[in-house]
Amino acid sequence: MSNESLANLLKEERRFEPPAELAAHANVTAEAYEQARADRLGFWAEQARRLSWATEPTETLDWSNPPFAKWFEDGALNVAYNCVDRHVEAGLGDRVAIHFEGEPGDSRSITYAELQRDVAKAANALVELGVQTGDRVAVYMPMIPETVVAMLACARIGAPHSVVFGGFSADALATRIADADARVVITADGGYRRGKPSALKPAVDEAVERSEHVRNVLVVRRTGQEVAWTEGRDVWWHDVVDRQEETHTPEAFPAEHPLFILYTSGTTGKPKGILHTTGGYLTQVSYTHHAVFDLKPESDVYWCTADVGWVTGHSYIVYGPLSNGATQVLYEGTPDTPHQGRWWEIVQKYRVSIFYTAPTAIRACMKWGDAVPAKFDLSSLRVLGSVGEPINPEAWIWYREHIGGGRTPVVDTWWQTETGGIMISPLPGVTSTKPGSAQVPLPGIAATVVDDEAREVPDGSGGYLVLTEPWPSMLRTIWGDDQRYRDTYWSRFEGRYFAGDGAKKDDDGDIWLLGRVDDVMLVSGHNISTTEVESALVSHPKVAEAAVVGATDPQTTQAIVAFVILRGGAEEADGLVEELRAHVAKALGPIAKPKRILPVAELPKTRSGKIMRRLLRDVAENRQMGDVTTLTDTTVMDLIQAKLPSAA
Ligand code: 6R9
Repeated sequence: MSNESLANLLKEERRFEPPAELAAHANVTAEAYEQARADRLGFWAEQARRLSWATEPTETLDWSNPPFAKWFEDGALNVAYNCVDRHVEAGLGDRVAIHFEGEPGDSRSITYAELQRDVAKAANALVELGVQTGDRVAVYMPMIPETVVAMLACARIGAPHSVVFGGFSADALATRIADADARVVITADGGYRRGKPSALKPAVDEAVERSEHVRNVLVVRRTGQEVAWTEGRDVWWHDVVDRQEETHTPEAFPAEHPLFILYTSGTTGKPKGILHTTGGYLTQVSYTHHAVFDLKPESDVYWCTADVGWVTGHSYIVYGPLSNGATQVLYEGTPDTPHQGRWWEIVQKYRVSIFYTAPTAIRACMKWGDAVPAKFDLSSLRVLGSVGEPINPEAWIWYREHIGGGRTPVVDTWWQTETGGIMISPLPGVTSTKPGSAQVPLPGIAATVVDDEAREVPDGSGGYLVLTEPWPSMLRTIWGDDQRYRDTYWSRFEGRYFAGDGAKKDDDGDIWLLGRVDDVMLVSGHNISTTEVESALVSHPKVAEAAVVGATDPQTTQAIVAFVILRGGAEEADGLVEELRAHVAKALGPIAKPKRILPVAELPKTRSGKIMRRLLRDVAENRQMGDVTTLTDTTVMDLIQAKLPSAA
């Protein structure tokens, strides 16, 4: 992609200074950048001391065999001890670790002392079931406290977990169980979703039937629904876990001991099992959670709305917050059950002060209207975070205004399953924020933007995002496939990690993420990012959401086709499409004006909320649609196709 074309199409001039009060007491100040610049490895060695090590590491990084990194290699620690026991030993046993809110309205609060007992019992149960250090355990669960307990129990005994999102099919689960060669599956009868019980056990039964090595299925009773039972293989959590001893002595594992495998679906081929290890991972998620959210564990109530089935749930529900002794909310269900204000009701109930969610959810809330959050007291909020996709400036501003009361910093955090922890983000007490930009690599992180020839681009230009130095929570490999690890991430640009995202540097050198590189369009010789056209569309008052694709076009190579969801109440009146085209031309220039704009009711999204532009491209190019199995709702595509007068 050429530089000139990705550069600064969208001008965003608004700036927000950190609140003075927050800046004055911030966990991390501007000095951290200087300290890390002066001695990067020394900086990370210092952050590692946030943790409690059974054997203190004397080495920081071994990069003698790139791209295979070893961090803190001669150190040893137990992750569960760091996330639970040490807080109890420090006298914080009565602090609430988890305020659980079930979708049907049931709730319970679990202290660190209770969590310690629960994790010890679950660890003892796994040992009784014959799980040994190094054995893989698959976890296929709803969003309930037992899921967190199960993950910590695995970590405690050194058995890497492989959490599979509860919305995935039996097929997806079977492939992941087979690839990780899991010996035990932890699941539940079901969970509550959109007001009704949604079964999990049948998918496990189907998946396990096809796997040779699964010995036991450990089942939590959540919904009480009927389940099929295989004697000798299936065991109830309440039968096995409840009767265990309440203590368990944690063993220290080497820093590079595998902690978990988490699968990410590549655009092609089989899913990649991303491997994370112990010491470096915990160091970075602990530090970044402390720095980016400015967590004050004694007074803050933190809430991340992600599912634990995604990396965000691993790093910023389980390991980051718990290692920092946070009090957090864990919510089982969807944001609009039983009403569209459910999230804000929960914020009000627990006086949530730090809130972390995804742009797709923010745009859904915008669509439901400003009146919904306005009904609740959101004055406890002081830091808001975003993750998962580029956040359109309009959504950023709406989030700050309508959720943050115009007071709170918004931190747009860029990272990936592969990076393990946050990499690029403003710091709430330091950075003057720009709506829509993740801005700066965190202290100790080295990132830049390069062109096709791997040359760093000047400020004001675009290209590919790369990471130029190893970082503590980096993936160590793709499970069982070192060559694919090299090929996917380390061969596009010699010696640098290729993230697969397009990015630009603005005139101040701040980084703007432009979406996956496959989502860049080529129109009459210009590269135009789908993200920027989408942002321009969403900045129109009548548009709630937009997805943009490049469709093959005989005249212009690709033509811009936009699918838009109109805001509540907006009519698909005559002239609206013309108005929107003109609006984009005004915001970005005539070259970015969509050739076609189609109002639709829904957009196709993956279960983690990312728009599947590939399917929209199929529609726009009048093609047979590709694989739809990772969609949340497959009927969405039928609706979109039915809308088309005549494709392309
Ligand atoms: C944490 C997570 C990773 C991909 C990543 C990028 C996109 C995530 C973003 C963002 C722009 C942000 N992404 N955060 N793009 N701004 N703040 O989402 O991990 O599911 O592996 O996805 O998500 O495209 O490469 P994962």
